[in-house]
Amino acid sequence: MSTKSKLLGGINIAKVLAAETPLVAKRPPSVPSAQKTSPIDGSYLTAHFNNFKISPKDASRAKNFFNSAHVELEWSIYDYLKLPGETEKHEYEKLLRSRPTEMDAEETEKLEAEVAEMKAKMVKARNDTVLSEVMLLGRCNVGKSSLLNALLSPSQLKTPESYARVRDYAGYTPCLNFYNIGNVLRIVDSPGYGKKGQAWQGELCFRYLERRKEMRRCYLLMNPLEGMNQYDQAILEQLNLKGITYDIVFTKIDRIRTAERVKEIQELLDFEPTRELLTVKPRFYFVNSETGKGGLNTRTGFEELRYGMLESCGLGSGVKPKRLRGVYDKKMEAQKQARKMKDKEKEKKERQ
Ligand SMILES: Nc1nc2c(ncn2[C@@H]2O[C@H](COP(=O)(O)OP(=O)(O)OP(=O)(O)O)[C@@H](O)[C@H]2O)c(=O)[nH]1
Ligand SMILES: [Mg+2]
Repeated sequence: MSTKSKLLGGINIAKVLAAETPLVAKRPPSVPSAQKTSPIDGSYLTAHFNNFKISPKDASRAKNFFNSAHVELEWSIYDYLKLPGETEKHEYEKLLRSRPTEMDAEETEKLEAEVAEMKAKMVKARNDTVLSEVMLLGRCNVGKSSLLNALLSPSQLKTPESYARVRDYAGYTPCLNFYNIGNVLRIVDSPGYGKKGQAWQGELCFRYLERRKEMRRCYLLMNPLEGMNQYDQAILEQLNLKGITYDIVFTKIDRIRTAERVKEIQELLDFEPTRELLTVKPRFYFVNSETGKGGLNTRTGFEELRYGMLESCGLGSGVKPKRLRGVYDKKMEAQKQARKMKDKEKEKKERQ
């Protein structure tokens, strides 16, 4: 292997590859035994591919935030303007655009009053719901919904909570789903792009990414085993072109069992078209949302991602959720039960 460092966006890939033992990270003795069987450590990869490491204190605070926050599916949106506050904003902007250049004093006064009224309406609608938001974006079936569930599930659980529905087949999440996390931020799960994605879903995602004032960062998910295809490249181009801030999350790293595979991630990042697309220097995260027998304790790379999300939203890792897990209101519980029933019926029909 060449000893010459290959730098990509500040990542010293050669250093990662040159290390003899790097890909099965050395773990501190306190790590639960189940994790010792985990082939690759997401935290290790995140640290090395980014020169980014968080302190144990920050890791534990970020973990506590996500473990204790109450999670609520707030909105499922098929039409961007149905998002609270967006119709009012749209109407306000339309009114401003349609303002004639020449008006007499009476007309000006009337219009200004209308503009002020519309603005007040817009501000009120937005203030009622304003929270920082981050979006999960990625090809169909890459693991967006699974990542959301894993991010929001406490470590002691055997299997993740099922806030977002997950299926083996591609194209399952049809719309934008907004999850309120402890009334402090929102995570948006999106429909996948690629073969099973539909044009209107892509438009909806980009309309959101471009227009939503509260959108702080987009997390673009990739499967390291599948690499990057023309859809991913097109999405990256659009994100760059439109100046949308994004980081990249490699999912399903539990399937990477050999150093060979990690070399492939390096090759992917080193690939000339990728290098050109990634000049904006996103951060790379590595996670496994599916954990098998070891339960959620065998997740890796999550604390870095959780910390990164809080950081993107301008929140310190010491932030506390305003609504705590366990303080469910009856309405939410009923909604959850109704969704479960609906899912079961759907699955029954699918099997028939
Ligand atoms: N091994 C492994 N499987 C995963 C992981 N994350 C997701 N999966 C599996 O990948 C499949 C798709 O997961 P989803 O979370 O539904 O993917 P999605 O990106 O939300 O898919 P769409 O909503 O259809 O776009 C499911 O069978 C998951 O169990 C992971 O980290 N490791
Ligand atoms: Mg999904």
